[in-house]
Amino acid sequence: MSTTFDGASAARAATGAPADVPDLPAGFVWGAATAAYQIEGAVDEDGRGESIWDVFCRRPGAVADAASGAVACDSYHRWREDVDLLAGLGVDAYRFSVAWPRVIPTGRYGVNQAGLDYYDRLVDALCERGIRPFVTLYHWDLPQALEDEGGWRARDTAERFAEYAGLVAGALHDRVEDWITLNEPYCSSIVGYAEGRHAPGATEGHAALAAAHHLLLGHGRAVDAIRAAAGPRTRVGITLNLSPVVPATGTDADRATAHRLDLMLNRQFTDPVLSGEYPTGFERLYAGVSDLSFRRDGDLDVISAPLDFLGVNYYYRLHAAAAPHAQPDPALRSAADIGVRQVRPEGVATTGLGWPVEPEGLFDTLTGLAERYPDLPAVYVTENGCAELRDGPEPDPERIAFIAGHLAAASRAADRLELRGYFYWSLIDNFEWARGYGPRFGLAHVDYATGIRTPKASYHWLRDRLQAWHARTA
Ligand code: IFM
Repeated sequence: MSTTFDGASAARAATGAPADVPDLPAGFVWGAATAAYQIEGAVDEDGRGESIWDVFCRRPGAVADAASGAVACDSYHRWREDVDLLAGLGVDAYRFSVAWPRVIPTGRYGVNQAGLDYYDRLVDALCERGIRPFVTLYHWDLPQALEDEGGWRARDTAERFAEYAGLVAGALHDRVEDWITLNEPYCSSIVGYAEGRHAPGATEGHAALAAAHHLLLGHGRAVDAIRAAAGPRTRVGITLNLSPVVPATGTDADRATAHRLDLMLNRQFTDPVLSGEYPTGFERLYAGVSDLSFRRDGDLDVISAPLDFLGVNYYYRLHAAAAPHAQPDPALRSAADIGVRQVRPEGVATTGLGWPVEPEGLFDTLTGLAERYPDLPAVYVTENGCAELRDGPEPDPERIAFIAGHLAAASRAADRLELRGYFYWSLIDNFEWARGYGPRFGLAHVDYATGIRTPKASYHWLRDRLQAWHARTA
């Protein structure tokens, strides 16, 4: 039986963490994160092209309450307020994403200068306030015109992505030094092309695996393009969503199941990027789904281009039990197709989305990376956050406890790797993809009817900790 997350005591009980300034390396970067489609709105303005999310949101039943990012937090117009919030919070950095269809409306050829200017102004404003921009180039909003040509199923999309990445880097590199190619390619491939829960809403197993490979190829090509356009001061990384997978019991069957889920969710991405190979057992895992014929000689050399940092998004651990399966459904619609049944851990508190609160999983993720990959670059936690379902800027003790617990776990892990920073997801409440506007992750509440932002208690709590941190480390 799981329990509802009830505030500070929960994280302390789980981690023993005092809700205070954690012990983290000097120079640690504190930040908050958002993504273009989740906050900007203004989908028809100033020449922006259509994205796969615009189209997916129109599909009946695809998104809760038939919501979309058409208005979202209206950050396209209210970005100055977001910058004020960041400055008031006292963060060192802001991670935001550039919308590809705002900059290159059809995904190929033709720059939309008005779209690029929006990011130019935002970057200027951040730099004026001493806030370091961390720019994500792809947070799921593929130009629909490219999807019409196959989307990430098509190898060509990787080349188009690299062109776009080089273009944005060329335009902003005088002020932006930190670039993230992709956010969570697992979601853009498996969730979007196999499970169909995200845009483009396909249920095609082979295509999803091709998409995963082409996303990674696009990442590798973009690393080169960014470095070529932006020069030596540039730092480039990729952000992966990683979840340690725990076997539900000690049986051999559950252990083997946990291993399969780990291959699919984590190592399908970490091994090619960090070791230049697909994990052992990968072909067997997907036998019956795909012959993996989209892979070409030399791809892994591109995909494993040395990185300046790895971004890790951590939300929860997964608990896996064996589920009988004769053969995977070639559509790969869910983890059941690789014989996995996810189970809820007993007695573990959950967030408003029912996600188990297990800060220990962040420790395991970070230390596990350090153990597995000898050449692991520096790591940032580029997302970690807690959703609540209630509306209103009232006290949010569960979020405070969540952050405190995860910072304590990060701090313990920091002895074992070069941990450079932590970005809370998210600065403001926003469009939570297929779940619409119900779940709220923000440090600041957004009234979607008026656009008004109101800092929550967690915002004030974090601001006080950051003030103390900066005073201590100045
Ligand atoms: O809102 C998302 C974000 O876009 C990607 N990482 C997970 C967040 C919470 O679901």
